[in-house]
Amino acid sequence: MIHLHSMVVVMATTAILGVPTLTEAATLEQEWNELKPRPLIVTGDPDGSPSVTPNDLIDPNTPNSPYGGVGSLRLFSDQLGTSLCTGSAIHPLLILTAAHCLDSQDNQDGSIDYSAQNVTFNLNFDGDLSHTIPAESLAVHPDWLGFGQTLASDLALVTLSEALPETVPIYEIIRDPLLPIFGESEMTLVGYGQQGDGIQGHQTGTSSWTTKRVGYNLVDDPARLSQWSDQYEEMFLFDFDSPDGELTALDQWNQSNSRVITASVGNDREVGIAPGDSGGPSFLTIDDQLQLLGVTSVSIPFSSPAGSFGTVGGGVLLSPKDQLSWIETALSSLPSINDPPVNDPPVNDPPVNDPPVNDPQSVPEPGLLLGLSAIAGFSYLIKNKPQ
Ligand SMILES: [Ca+2]
Ligand SMILES: [Ca+2]
Ligand SMILES: [Ca+2]
Repeated sequence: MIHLHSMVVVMATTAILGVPTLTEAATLEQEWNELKPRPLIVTGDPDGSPSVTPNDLIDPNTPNSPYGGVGSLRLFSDQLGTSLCTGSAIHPLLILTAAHCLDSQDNQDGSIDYSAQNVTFNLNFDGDLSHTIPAESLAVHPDWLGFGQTLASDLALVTLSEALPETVPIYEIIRDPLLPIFGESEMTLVGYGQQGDGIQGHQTGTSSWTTKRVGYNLVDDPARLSQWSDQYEEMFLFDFDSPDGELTALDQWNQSNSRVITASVGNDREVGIAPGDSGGPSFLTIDDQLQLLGVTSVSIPFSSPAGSFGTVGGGVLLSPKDQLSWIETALSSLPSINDPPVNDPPVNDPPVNDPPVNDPQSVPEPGLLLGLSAIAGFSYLIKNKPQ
């Protein structure tokens, strides 16, 4: 806690990750002539109804929070100083985040730019910075070639040097290829990025190791992403709708292409994303559990100021074959969270009310009540709005 103030100060100047070069931006359509990543969660109109301020969406960081498995990632390099992203636990030893969080140098060439000992996962599970766990190893998706080239492969895994506490939520991954349903599936977004609102956009220097915000949005059709990715169907997309019902640029494009359009889920619920939210989770609630739909990784500012109403955010779905198989392989190399601890004494006399010992439910299953996940935000800045 002593170091918190100085950490925040450092982060304030370095929270934006993975700024792509103009060369990379030039591979996009001409009007997208500037490209910058921006991780964050932005709330609605502070003067709207119901009223909302960014503080209303802060998770209290209590041990019973369903978002307790979402932590802040601290990344340090001599070249860039300290940076922040968001990550989610999918195993007591494995954190899911965005590849661009680890590939923010060398013109984002696809290679990891941090050593594992300079990456720390911060948990705010029972109060602020309850645990800070160094990474043991880092990996980006094998198809990741750098931001702007392989948006649908913007996934990274951070293996921790020690396991998370048993009661920290571990998030289940959604494997159903029929999800999400455009215009119907409501995502829960979580991140440590900059705060802001729909009128003023996001505010530099307001991301935090400890302040995580939670909000909601409806999943839009990702077809608009086809401009930047051949694998757009492996991604999710959403717009930051104002409460007045005005169609965003994405809604207008979807309407003119006979695709579903979306309204705000409420001024006090609808959020966008901002710098620092990169790598964080996009959850769907299934059977009363938060389950991981994807990783937030990209923000496209169809509006100005950056992060205001009309901004579009998106990320990588986990259910497509290439993404899921990579994550499953990593999970299979770790001890199963369903396995009893190796050193446990044999169960000789189970209490009368216990289920039979061959019932898997009798084995301690830390975190199974909640899913695993991570969210992140990344944004393109444009000087001219698309048509
Ligand atoms: Ca690199
Ligand atoms: Ca929306
Ligand atoms: Ca909309």
